[in-house]
Amino acid sequence: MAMFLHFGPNTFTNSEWGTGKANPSVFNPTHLNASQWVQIAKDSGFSRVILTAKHHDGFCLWPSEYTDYSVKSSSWRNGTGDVVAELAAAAAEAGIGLGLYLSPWDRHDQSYGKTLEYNEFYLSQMTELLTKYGEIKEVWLDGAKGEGEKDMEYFFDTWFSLIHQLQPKAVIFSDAGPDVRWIGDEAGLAGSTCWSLFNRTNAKIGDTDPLYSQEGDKFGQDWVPAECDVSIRPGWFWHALESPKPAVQLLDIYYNSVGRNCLFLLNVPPNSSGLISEQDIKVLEEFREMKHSIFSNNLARKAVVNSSSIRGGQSSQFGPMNVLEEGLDKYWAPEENQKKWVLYFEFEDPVSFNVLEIQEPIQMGQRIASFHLETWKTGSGKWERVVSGTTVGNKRLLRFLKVESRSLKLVVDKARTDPLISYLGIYMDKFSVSSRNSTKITITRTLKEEQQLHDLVCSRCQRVLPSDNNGLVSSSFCKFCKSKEPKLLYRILMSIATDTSVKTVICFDRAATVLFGCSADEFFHFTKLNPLAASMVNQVFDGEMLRMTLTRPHNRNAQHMRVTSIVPLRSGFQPAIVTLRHICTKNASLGNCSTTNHSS
Ligand code: FUL
Repeated sequence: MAMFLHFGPNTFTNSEWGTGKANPSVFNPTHLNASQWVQIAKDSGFSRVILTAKHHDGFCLWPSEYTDYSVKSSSWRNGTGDVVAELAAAAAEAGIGLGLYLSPWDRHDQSYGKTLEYNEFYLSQMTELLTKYGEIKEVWLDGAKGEGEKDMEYFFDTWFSLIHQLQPKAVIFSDAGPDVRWIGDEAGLAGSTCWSLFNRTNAKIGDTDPLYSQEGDKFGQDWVPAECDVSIRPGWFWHALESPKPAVQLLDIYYNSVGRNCLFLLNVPPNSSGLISEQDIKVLEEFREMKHSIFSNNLARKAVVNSSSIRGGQSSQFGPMNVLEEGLDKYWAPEENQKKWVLYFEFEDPVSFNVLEIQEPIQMGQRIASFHLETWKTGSGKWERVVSGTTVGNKRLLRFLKVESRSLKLVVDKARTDPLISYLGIYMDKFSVSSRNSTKITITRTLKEEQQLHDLVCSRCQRVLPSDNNGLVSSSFCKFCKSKEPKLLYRILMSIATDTSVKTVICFDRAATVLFGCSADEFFHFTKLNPLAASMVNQVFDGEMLRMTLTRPHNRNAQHMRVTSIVPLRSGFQPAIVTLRHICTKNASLGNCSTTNHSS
């Protein structure tokens, strides 16, 4: 995991894409303390920090020689400060890696739009960043550019050569690598199949196919693992009125990024005083505790492990017990030319668990293409499939409903070549929503749980009560009708994405968790309960995002949630439409609000 730090004039002007015209004097973080950022990153389990040295507004957080639009023209430390230097020193001291983001799109500099001039300017700034601040682990090249902005060509190949020349160990991130690729969404979600293999020729910076980025390419010629970037808050920059996501949502993203062979790059933006906010720290602490409580106890450790075969025979170094030792160096390898690849786990007492972890020794390539887990059911006297997956890579995490057994079997069904497994863990996760005893998430959640995730409406006047981003309403009475004892009804905010070509509708909540999928026809039928909603849905374009509000009807026995509004989401929240489209179970019934199983 790496921590992203979006910081700059936007932090002070309440903006996301600064125009490049903000007066440098707005930048004045009176309590800036880069050691605090680094310490929080370290304590929360992040091994790298990546700072927006220059965002799209062109303002430089270091005193660049090539522009005055930087910290040197600000009032912070009387114009003598250097955020990059302070962060580099703090990171080096804490033993945390440093990465830098230098935005190609620059809305301030006069040379932007003049190809040769700007490329020279950009290379000069890059040289400063890569020669003055010690070892840089990662250079982050953002492909974003506003519509209608000046046209110009970036000399990417020259940039890449310079970066590799000045910092040979740094990885270069962009939409298309060369070393690390963007996952294709800003929700932190990888594809449920995710190869580190990729064809760089199939992707262009600023113009990628999200599905290709999310899945990678089993037949790819280039090794370009993916990074999942997402912000802890709605915006990338800090805004006074925004709050962090709940820890359980970060846990969900962890499963869908780290648990899908990717790096999880979580943005935690410092606030206008120059510190990471208390609210965010609290969430990060909870997130760390949750991870610790789940993953610190590998229940498989108590097992005796056997396998269908061992490369080199029983006494070789590739035995199956290796999978219980943490790390990538030791692994189980089957004999060559086998028809089946199976690991057997036998326990003295039955174990209960709801999470499976598998790791491949990734230094030997990514090989596994599909696998499944079975448990022995004493009652029925047969093996039963618990969960199936496709790719593994550096790490695969799968959640499912709790199972209990004394015998387990991990079967690799398909692999690019002989599969190798370096680690296997089974765990109990008490936090994830999907680990609760039902897959009917929307209907069976209790009001208390909903309060943590969703907005509320007053039962008397039916108006939405202002809540923070966690859906928590601070006052105990309705602000509008002043009802003293508002019986709060919950409502669920969810987004839908339609795709008329495959005729599916995919609904997911704000955590980008898929709630259900159905055919477009079923969905239209459902929305007929609300004519306004139905007419709105009929106007939806292919792949367009809408926000739909469902309200639990007053009649407690009612089977369906009521659609109370549907509004187009033309900007803002744009999770991975294509991935969701892909993983969604097309036939799941919307009427019952049944869900697709998160783990499959
Ligand atoms: C996007 C940018 O436009 C955002 O401001 C942010 O920096 C994000 C990580 O990448 O493309």
